[in-house]
Amino acid sequence: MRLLLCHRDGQPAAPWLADLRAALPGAQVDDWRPGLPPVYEHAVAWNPPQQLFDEQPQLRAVFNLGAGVDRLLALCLPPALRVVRLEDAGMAVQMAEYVCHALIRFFRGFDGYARQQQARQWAPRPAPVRGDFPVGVMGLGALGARVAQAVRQFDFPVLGWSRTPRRVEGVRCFDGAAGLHEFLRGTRVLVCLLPLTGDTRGILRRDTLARLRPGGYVINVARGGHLVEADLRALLDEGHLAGAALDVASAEPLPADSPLWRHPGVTVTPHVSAQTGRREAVEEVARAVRALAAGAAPSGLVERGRGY
Ligand code: NDP
Ligand code: OXD
Repeated sequence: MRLLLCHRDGQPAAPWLADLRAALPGAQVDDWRPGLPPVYEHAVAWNPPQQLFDEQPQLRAVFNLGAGVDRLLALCLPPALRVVRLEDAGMAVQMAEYVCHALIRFFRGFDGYARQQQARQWAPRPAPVRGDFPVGVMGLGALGARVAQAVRQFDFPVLGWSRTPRRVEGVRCFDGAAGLHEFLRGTRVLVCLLPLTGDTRGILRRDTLARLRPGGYVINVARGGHLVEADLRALLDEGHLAGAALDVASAEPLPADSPLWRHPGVTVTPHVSAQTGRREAVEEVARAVRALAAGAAPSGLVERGRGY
């Protein structure tokens, strides 16, 4: 079996090649470069260029080294190519950490205490009431379900929203367009963990965010394309929203002149809420490669038509 690695985020390829070769003994694993002969069965890729698929039209599967496949599916892929994504691969626990950190920082007013420390001010404020901060998680997949459960552990009321009906213990679940408004109406802290698809692009916009409870907070850890940034800023400036934690942006890196950098209610991080762990990712890819070789559908197989 021949595999191509095409990892495009500036990381050195050598450790990935070594780990893939160790996990798939007997496979030939090569680093992609333009002009290789079209003899490879599978590609293992993150942000690959169109040229990879133009030159290797015989590929049977591409293993995406991330959970979101929006950029991959935006390319022109061979119709029969199977797309397999990472599920968890160490990312779910990181997402849970990131979201709980952002939520608790907001809920407990820790930014305010940090400012007070700068001013050497010892001034306790009344404890906030957890029940006034229901947390709504959009997307109840591998990451969203884990986040909802982690938030639940802190005794916040938790709501969840998915495309099809889901059950997550301790979470009030809503689904589909019919469930969206009630979900938003019941939510104060909104967490976005949706895949970016034709249905979800721009879903965080004025008419949806305006439905959140007053003093709402937005945590976007999915894709910048979910959020209409100008609408978020307007709702912050109007006081309907109290703040936002944004790990992703419509343009990445976030341009130096973006007003989000300096907005007092906004915290920005550079797309790091959950980073792919090489060891876990290679294990998942190797499992999926073996499943395909055995004629089985691998876990993480993407339904290309629905976009995730
Ligand atoms: P999954 O595919 O496991 O879950 C997606 C969830 O979203 C499912 O519950 C699905 O519903 C729901 N969903 C999809 N479309 C809709 C819709 N139109 N309306 C309502 N719900 C919908 O994805 P993951 O949990 O693995 O990952 C989620 C996203 O997180 C990734 O696509 C990626 O964009 C982002 N991500 C960001 C990272 C970062 O560092 N910032 C790191 C990793 C991922 P159903 O259950 O019915 O299918
Ligand atoms: C992913 C990401 O989708 O890192 O895995 O954004």
